[in-house]
Amino acid sequence: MKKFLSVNDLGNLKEALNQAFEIKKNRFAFQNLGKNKTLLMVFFNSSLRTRLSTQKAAMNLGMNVIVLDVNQGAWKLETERGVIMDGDKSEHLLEAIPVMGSYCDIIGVRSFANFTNKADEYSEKIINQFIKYSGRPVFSMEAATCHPLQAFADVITIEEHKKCEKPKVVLTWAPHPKALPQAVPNSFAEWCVAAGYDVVITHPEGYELDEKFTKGAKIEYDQKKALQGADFVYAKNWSAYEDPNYGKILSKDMSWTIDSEHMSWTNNAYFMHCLPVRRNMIVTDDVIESENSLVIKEAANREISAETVIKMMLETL
Ligand code: AN0
Ligand code: CP
Repeated sequence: MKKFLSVNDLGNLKEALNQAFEIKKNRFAFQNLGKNKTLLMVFFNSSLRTRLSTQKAAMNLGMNVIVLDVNQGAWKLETERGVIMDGDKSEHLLEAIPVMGSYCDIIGVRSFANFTNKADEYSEKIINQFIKYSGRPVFSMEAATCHPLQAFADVITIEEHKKCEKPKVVLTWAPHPKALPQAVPNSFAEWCVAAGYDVVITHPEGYELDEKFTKGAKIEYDQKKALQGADFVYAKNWSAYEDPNYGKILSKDMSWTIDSEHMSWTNNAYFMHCLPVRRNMIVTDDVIESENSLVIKEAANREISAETVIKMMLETL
């Protein structure tokens, strides 16, 4: 595997899930695979889970790991070609990327959307430059439009907890004070459809996601109707995708916050969120602390999804 942004990059999701469960049984079984191989993790944005779980996964595989926080201690990077670089950016991504590639065997990149240019973001301009110019396999640690390591961990978690073959999985928008990317809901929808679940997405009008990711899911604007019979409730905030509101907050309606009344409409559903989560905006204290909350298990499965993906990349070096 030379790149990892989408569920399609895995080849076969069922087989990848089987590999993930094998790894979970013995996460140190492939310690020789990564010997003398180096993972470089490049962060343009903050992270807790991705940073720790991906580093742990690479160490499980016997790899060395280098972490670069681009905004702390590295030169400020220009990303546009053709710019006269007389401002605060000391280096261009077009030199920085092949230089980074020369010190490692695999690269992970975290670079969120910042809503300045929808066309650049939805063409995944930054991570695609890493894929093109680094000479290394590259995986997303959350890119502008996708967070596949998170979605993979979420599907692993659903597989571990589902009580029927085709559970009803509801992705619900919830309010948040700051504009957030569509990456997590995009990937969650894409992966849950690929896993064959009954996927329903609910959000206020204006929050429609890119159909490229939601194809095969049902959109239901009435949150109560959507939640009825749900086996899994996945809450997440995102900002508007559609023009002319790309990246904007259209609603802070607190009636969408997941509380115990919302959960009472479901089929005793499990509660899920990728974290970090703002309590009592997205979900109430009692729901996230309840027995049905899977948030810590999802986060723990990030080690497994990352190890599976890095293993697949090591195997094709
Ligand atoms: C990010 C997001 O919503 O994409 C990262 C989630 C994994 N969340 C925040 O920036 C709070
Ligand atoms: N879920 C997730 O990716 O968390 P971090 O932003 O802390 O890495």
